[in-house]
Amino acid sequence: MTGMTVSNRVRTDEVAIEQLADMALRYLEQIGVEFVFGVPGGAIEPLFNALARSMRRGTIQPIVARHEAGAAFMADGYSRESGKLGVCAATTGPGATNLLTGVACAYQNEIPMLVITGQSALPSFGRAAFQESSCTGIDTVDMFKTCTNYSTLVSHPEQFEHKFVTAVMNAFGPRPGPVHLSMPLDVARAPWPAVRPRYDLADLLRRPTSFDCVAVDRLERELAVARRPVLLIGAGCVEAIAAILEFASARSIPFATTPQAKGYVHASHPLNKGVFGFAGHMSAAAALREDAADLILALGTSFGEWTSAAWSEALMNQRLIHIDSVEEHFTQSPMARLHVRGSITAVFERLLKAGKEREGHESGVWLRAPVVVPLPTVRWDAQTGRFNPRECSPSYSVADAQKMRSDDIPLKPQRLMYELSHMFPPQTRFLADTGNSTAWSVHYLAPMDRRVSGRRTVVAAKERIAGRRTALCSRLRTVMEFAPMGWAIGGAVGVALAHRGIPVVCITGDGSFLMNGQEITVAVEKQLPVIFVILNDASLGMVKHGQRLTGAERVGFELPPVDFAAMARAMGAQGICIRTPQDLANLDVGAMCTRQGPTLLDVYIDPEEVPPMQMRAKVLEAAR
Ligand SMILES: Cc1ncc(C[n+]2csc(CCOP(=O)(O)OP(=O)(O)O)c2C)c(N)n1
Repeated sequence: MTGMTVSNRVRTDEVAIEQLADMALRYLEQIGVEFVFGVPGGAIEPLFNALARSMRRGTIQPIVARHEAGAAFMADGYSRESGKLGVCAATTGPGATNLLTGVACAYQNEIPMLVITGQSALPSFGRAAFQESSCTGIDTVDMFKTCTNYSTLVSHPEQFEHKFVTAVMNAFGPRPGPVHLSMPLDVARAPWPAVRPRYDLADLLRRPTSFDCVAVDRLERELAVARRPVLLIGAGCVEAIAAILEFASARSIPFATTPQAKGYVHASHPLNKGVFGFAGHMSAAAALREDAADLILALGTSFGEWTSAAWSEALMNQRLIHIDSVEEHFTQSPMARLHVRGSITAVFERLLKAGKEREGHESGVWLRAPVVVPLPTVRWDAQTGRFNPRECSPSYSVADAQKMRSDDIPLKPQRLMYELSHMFPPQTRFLADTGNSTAWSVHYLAPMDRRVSGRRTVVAAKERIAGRRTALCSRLRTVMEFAPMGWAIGGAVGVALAHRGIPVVCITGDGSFLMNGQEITVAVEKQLPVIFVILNDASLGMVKHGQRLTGAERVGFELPPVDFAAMARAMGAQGICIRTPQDLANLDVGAMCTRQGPTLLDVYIDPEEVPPMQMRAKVLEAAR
């Protein structure tokens, strides 16, 4: 590494001169990033200029969102689906403040993201420059500090490469999350030779898959004496899910998932007891009770309010062993009898290996009762364009199964979830937005996709060939913790860009669509087959039902009637109004999924149906 200055690099190198912003994109090219999501403006112009050049090179493209929060949600969805760095950019001042909600959401949900914001030129700091956001103005570096792993001003071109690399390494650090670089206009425009980056970022980001061997030895001993172990699979199991399912199947260990991890596992897996946490299933709660489980292995979970059923005593007790790659999560589980730090994949591969080795000469100890788990057959009927529901019903119990078949008008949200589960083809990605969409989806949506174990299915094999980890391709994505309305709308666009050609279904509320729906025009522009399903109840439904459940004042939840199908058509999308179960049955799903552009289904649901949000209501009541 040399301590070269810009001027002597320019003088000594006989290479073309670009700008510093180009170097940022050359680093992103190293790690395969395809898109920068953002909104342009004066102070971020050098980055957009560099994007014009990267587009000409055939690499990174700008995706212009309509609102910066939408850009951050898109970067979030892109990262979740691709496993890559999500990148978003905005101008100084209001561009940066608009980004903030999306960045905070990614921080709470531990999504690796690079945030680049513009900044007034250095000499104008402190002079009330237009939209100034330096340390003497609306300090954006400071603003992002509370919701990023790293936030810094690049105050000199020589700082850029090491600050950039430090930022990206922090985004993929022990606790993944967003990082922020503030780039003054003159710094981003600084001449910079078009040479290969000095650091090999891909190499620096390779992480060892290590674990705490002492703790894993103890874990094995605990498992050897446990009579009724159960697993709780959390969001952090995204890459480990295949190994976890193999282990669970080999030992016939039942499991529940947190709401975010629901989409990692097939609903029909015979050991799946459903969701534990917000809008979860009684069968999952029962599986964790003392009479059912003498050992709970909680995997990759932060024990937040919604993922732990409001810190339920059924989970957070001495029967708990917490296994996680994010050490920070251990601060939430002091009661656990053991903490196992390290790669969850590596821990489970070690358990599997040790079990198989012992199986030979000590049969009956580790694999006390080797059970071949009968895997359900899930058939997609090309003629009806639906899954065969008899063959693929979930293995857990839902609260109101009858309503899933109800022919009532207005449509029951439970029926809608049932239909959505069965009408879309394998590999469809679902995103549920903040509000009742989350509650209905977590409880009733059960995407049927032929996948049971990550290692056995054709779909999985194809995805591995395509270079994607199956596990990254969750069939249902939700947002917990920060949970901003409209996350799923931008998120769905990001998912669709990360995986072109697959249908993406965004389940959202009318309130969320009124807040963020303009991002549908990005799906129009990029010809993405995103299906936006609006739960139209003419209200901020979660607020309305929350007020009713807790006996609060009934105020501020009404929304005006809006024709969302017409609104979609006005923005260039296909818009369809759905009022009855028959309307759903009449849909040409194949055409929607292969269409070069989005479709909006404006679904008039029964606004009186109470969503499964009692857990949230209890917390609100307890806080009074
Ligand atoms: C940006 C933001 N503002 C406010 C809230 C609080 N909030 C949570 S759910 C909700 C209502 C959502 O209404 P809608 O999108 O219509 O969905 P519904 O619950 O009716 O299905 C509100 C206001 C929030 N989570 N995010």
